[in-house]
Amino acid sequence: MRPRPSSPSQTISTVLLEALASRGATEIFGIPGDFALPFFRVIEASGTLPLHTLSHEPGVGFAADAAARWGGGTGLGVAVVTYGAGALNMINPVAGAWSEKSPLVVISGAPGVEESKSGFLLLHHQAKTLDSQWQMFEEITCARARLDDPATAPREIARVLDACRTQSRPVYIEVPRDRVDTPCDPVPPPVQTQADPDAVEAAAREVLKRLKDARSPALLVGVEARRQGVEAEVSDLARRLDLPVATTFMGRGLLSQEGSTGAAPRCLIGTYLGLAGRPEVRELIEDSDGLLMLGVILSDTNFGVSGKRIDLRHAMLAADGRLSMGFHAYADIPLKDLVQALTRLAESFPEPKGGLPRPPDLPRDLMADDGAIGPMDIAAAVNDLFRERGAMPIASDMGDCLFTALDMAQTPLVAPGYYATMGFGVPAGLGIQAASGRRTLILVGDGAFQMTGWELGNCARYGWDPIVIVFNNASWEMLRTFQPEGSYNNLEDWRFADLAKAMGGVGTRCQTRADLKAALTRAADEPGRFHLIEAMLERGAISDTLARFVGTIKGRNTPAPESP
Ligand code: TPW
Ligand code: MG
Repeated sequence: MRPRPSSPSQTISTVLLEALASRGATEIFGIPGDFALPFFRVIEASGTLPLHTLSHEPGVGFAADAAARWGGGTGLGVAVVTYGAGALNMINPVAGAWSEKSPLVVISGAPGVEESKSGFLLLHHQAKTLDSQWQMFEEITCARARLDDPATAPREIARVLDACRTQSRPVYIEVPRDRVDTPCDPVPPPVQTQADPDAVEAAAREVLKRLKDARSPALLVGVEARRQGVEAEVSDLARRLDLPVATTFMGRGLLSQEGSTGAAPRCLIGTYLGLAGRPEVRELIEDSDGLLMLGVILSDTNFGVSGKRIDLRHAMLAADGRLSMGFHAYADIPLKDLVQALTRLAESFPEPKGGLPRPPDLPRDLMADDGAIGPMDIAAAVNDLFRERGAMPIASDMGDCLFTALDMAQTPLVAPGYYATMGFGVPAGLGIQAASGRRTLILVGDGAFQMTGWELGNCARYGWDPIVIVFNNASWEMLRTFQPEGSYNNLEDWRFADLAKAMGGVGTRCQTRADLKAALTRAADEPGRFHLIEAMLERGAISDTLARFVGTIKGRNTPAPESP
């Protein structure tokens, strides 16, 4: 016999919504379809979480992913879509959330249990088999559940949402449309797993011994520190150890003043960017014979941390709940527990001979003249704006705008720094504003804006008012730097500023630095609507970081990367 639900008004969909809210979700992004309409009715009627509908499912996925990232260890992002055409449109954002470790919950409506039994008839939106969608999401989610049985649904929801939180990876939940209103018990609270304190202490002591024995120990901090909510603790640890500390590309902004308990550690030397970064930082990290990497995504992309350049025999990596050192590993060592043990046991290290490199001064004091705008002028203009009006969170797309962002003041930055998908910036900026209530600065290239810029049309409805800087070089410029010949990297000039008004915002096309400054000032003075600032750039005008990267690969005569 099945257990009777404790409250007759609780259903599979209401307990799911309550479990999402109690585990840290603050809103839902979605687009309905007939398989999802019954669930959307409950989302609205229950009022458990605010619902934001957007225009295209990739935007839904990116916005929910950004909201999840904003949660910084306590949040969840939620994307609700329809079966087939809707959910499959989100494969790319979910793959990005997987590879950049974002706790994103994908909820898909699905054919009813009864209609699925009906035999040979194909249902609309069905790809190959009824399970094709499940199998596709299997590859890019860490746990999945189909809520077809009220007896198992509460435990299934708990299992999947707890995996999402602890592993900080996307999960997938299917809600058959004829089970939405099926009575059901509430979802049990999260299970608190406890790491073995002796194992954690042993691991921490070994790390500290290796750091002590090294000639040039260093610390590299990655984005998982934020995902696991240990940013402030890592900052304290860096202060305590006082050895050179850099953040990864993805982890940029970590350990900066905002978001941690105090001022940035004295020993913060900047962002490690492999070949694209400053040589002083690269040498300290790559030549270290005792490198401790906390929450770093190890990859061999050119902008990430290359396993080829770092000597992994001496390096220590704490990520994904384990600690690897050279050729052995400790299992079940959560980052938070390890960082706390290290902080407790650590002593400080003597400063390396010759002192530590300091992060370079950021561009500032834009010359507001009639000169042409370059990417570094945009960085200077933003730094001036933040200094005068206060900092804003930044969402950046892929493209030279992301490299330019590295020269902007260290405020929270959400970007696809490792997976490198285009189309992320605009929807991510909306996701951040929805989750944080803060006005957001969005950086996006013209190519990426062509993909998802249209989501700005949803701002008016929800009162979002981001400041959007479109780097318009009428070009897929970053690709051009890798392969200059050919005309396929040329784009038309779409005059994006002209579109803003029709979409409920203010658009300004800027040809000069004076235009840019005026447009930013106006945007700051006139909140309440989105401002689209179209910064016109010459083809070939690229940021210092991208130029350095291109220069280095050309200098080394290595082949251009297949995919940035
Ligand atoms: C979904 C490949 C990486 S960078 C780039 C492309 C096409 C050009 C970006 O042009 P944009 O910016 O936005 O005008 P800029 O500064 O270079 O001019 N499809 C997807 N993601 C990626 N990364 C690509 C293609 C790519
Ligand atoms: Mg471009």
